[in-house]
Amino acid sequence: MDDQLIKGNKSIEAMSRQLTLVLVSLLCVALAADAAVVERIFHVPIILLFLIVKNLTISRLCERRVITAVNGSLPGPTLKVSEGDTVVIHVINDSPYNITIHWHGIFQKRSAWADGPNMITQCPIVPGNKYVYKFNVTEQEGTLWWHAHASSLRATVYGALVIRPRNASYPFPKPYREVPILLGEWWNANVVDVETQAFLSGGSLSNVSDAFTINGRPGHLYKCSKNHAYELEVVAGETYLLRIINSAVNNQLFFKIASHSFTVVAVDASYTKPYDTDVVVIAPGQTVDALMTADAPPSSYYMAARAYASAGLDGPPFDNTTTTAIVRYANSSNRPLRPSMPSMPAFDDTRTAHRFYTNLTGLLRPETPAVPLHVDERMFVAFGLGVSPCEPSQVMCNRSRGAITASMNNVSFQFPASISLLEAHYNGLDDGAVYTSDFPDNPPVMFDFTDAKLNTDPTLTALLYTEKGTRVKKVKYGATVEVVLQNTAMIGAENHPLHLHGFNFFVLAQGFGNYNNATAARDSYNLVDPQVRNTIAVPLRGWAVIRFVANNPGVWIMHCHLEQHLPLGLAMAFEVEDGTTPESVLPPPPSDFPTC
Ligand SMILES: *[C@@H]1O[C@H](CO)[C@@H](O)[C@H](O)[C@H]1NC(C)=O
Ligand SMILES: *[C@@H]1O[C@H](CO)[C@@H](O)[C@H](O)[C@H]1NC(C)=O
Ligand SMILES: *[C@@H]1O[C@H](CO)[C@@H](O)[C@H](O)[C@H]1NC(C)=O
Ligand SMILES: *[C@@H]1O[C@H](CO)[C@@H](O)[C@H](O)[C@H]1NC(C)=O
Ligand SMILES: *[C@@H]1O[C@H](CO)[C@@H](O)[C@H](O)[C@H]1NC(C)=O
Ligand SMILES: *[C@@H]1O[C@H](CO)[C@@H](O)[C@H](O)[C@H]1NC(C)=O
Ligand SMILES: *[C@@H]1O[C@H](CO)[C@@H](O)[C@H](O)[C@H]1NC(C)=O
Ligand SMILES: *[C@@H]1O[C@H](CO)[C@@H](O)[C@H](O)[C@H]1NC(C)=O
Ligand SMILES: *[C@@H]1O[C@H](CO)[C@@H](O)[C@H](O)[C@H]1NC(C)=O
Ligand SMILES: *[C@@H]1O[C@H](CO)[C@@H](O)[C@H](O)[C@H]1NC(C)=O
Ligand SMILES: *[C@@H]1O[C@H](CO)[C@@H](O)[C@H](O)[C@H]1NC(C)=O
Ligand SMILES: [Cu+2]
Repeated sequence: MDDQLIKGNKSIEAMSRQLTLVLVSLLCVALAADAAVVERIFHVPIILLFLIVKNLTISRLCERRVITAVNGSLPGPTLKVSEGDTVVIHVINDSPYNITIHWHGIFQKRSAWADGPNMITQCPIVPGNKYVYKFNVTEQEGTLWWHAHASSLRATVYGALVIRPRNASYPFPKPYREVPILLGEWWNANVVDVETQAFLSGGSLSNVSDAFTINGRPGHLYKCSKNHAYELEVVAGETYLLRIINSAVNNQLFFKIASHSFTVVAVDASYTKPYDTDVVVIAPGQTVDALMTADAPPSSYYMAARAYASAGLDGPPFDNTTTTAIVRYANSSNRPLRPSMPSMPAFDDTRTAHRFYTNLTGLLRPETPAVPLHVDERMFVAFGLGVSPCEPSQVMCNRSRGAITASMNNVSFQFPASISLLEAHYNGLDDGAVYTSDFPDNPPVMFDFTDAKLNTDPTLTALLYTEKGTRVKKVKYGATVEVVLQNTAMIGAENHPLHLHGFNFFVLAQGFGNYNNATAARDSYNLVDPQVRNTIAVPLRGWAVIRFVANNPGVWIMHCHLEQHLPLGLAMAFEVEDGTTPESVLPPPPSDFPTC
């Protein structure tokens, strides 16, 4: 029956794509497809997927727990699409929590309604409801991922999103196999309870995780996990493309494989010049595509990940455990009881982290966009932690100290409560009732941002106080925006991974100390082959300069991807106005758009 309908449609090719889309998704719903269905109509591939968010009872570290997960697995299913595809994903919320899903790194060109951050581009999908995320995957390929973007649920609601080149050709030798490596973080406690406790205590009680995981499994170094490690079987001499994703919640990670090295060929779904290294450093939100050749003596080896704790051993507590998985050579008669273990960098090895983060450069290809040289909007954004008076509802908060907050240019971002920013923007509600378009281009005062005395010198501690607000930066469609991201040492200095939704950006320069416009910093900009990312780990007591073209109408949040810093207010948003052509206008919300 569907065959006939599809053939029938072919005779009226003028029919709008929108209608076709609706028709196809209706058809597939009617057919109750139980697997990914690829429909090819008018030569435009449409990928139809169903994701069901629900309770999953699971055993980890000697405990049985009920978690929120997708399709009964941790991590959730890997979504595979090709560049150019139209993707239609039905997210069904059968969990007890409000949920949204973010397709991390997808441009969402003219589909801001499908981006996913809670109260930024949509109200949540309430329990028992569903929402259909529809977007085109255009002009990007590589490794991305999807995750919940409401409360801390992304701890267990996440999976890989792999975009293959449309013509299946990579700018490196074709690997023998491609393997998603999702690095995760596990709490024995309910993650929503942990977040609530952190809020009520004003940030003084923030429990660390109990384990890290590789593809959902903690590995041999944890209790009750002797048989609970991910295993990758390799064929000697073959090359594997590891699609490494840091889906951990609050920690940057070092990743190594004993006796093996990597060639990094992409980060954040942007190709890099091949970069050889024996250690991968990866912040939450980032991805690294690394080629690994099975060229060691056939045996078994551990791959391992543990924290890069940039704040150091004297900083806030962090999960100092190590997750492992096994690389086992096929048919090897050498099966050691204990595979050999890579030697990991020290937790506070900022030198190694910085070397990895700064040495990457973008791969220049004919289709690679060049760095725009003319800048329309220049911003200097100082960001980090701070303090605010405790809210009345923060019943466990230390009222003499105040609550720990976070801010960008001294604005501690407040999520709207009753309408999403995008909907407010679409309806022209920028009069202050929901938000104001006056996010400052500069900090209200300039000071020594990286001075440790900020936290102790009574003449400086007044600077720690932040203002709360929902303020966005309005930019014209097509404007080139340059942002100097200045990390502060307020409360504690640490490397914060900042993630921009809706765009990739060029990373022009990074350094330690205070960014100084007048001197070396600007001369050090890489305007030729900078790395291109969606998440930048800004050095502790340091800075980074990013540049992007605001070629996508909508409201796009930029926030710290250490999950515990988001509710503290380490966020801001860009409001990109409509352009003047039909392709530069934000379409209306879809008919099933969740409202509050
Ligand atoms: C998720 O589970 C549903 C129900 O079992 C199934 O129909 C769907 O194909 C699954 N999705 C993916 C991406 O595997
Ligand atoms: C899911 O788990 C929560 C608590 O863990 C429980 O309250 C709820 O009843 C469960 N829901 C279903 C549908 O099993
Ligand atoms: C997605 O791609 C299709 C086919 O090229 C196009 O008709 C449609 O307008 C695109 N959607 C958006 C939101 O750009
Ligand atoms: C397709 O593959 C060829 C090499 O076979 C490459 O030159 C070309 O850029 C690719 N096209 C796209 C759109 O990636
Ligand atoms: C956090 O840790 C403390 C100390 O171990 C424990 O008492 C508390 O219940 C934990 N909080 C949550 C939400 O699990
Ligand atoms: C492993 O051994 C089996 C049986 O001898 C053989 O069929 C297979 O090809 C071997 N695999 C590799 C990777 O050598
Ligand atoms: C992790 O921290 C605990 C307590 O804070 C300490 O006893 C232990 O030695 C640390 N482990 C490592 C590997 O540093
Ligand atoms: C990487 O960066 C460091 C400085 O952090 C530099 O000394 C080194 O030469 C660079 N190149 C490589 C290949 O590591
Ligand atoms: C509350 O904060 C004050 C000032 O920072 C500090 O002296 C005091 O020890 C804190 N009290 C508790 C119970 O942590
Ligand atoms: C931020 O604003 C607060 C409240 O107006 C003020 O006390 C504080 O000094 C400001 N801090 C900075 C760094 O501008
Ligand atoms: C869930 O979302 C609904 C609709 O926006 C809202 O009214 C409700 O307060 C939310 N619940 C929680 C626990 O956040
Ligand atoms: Cu994100």
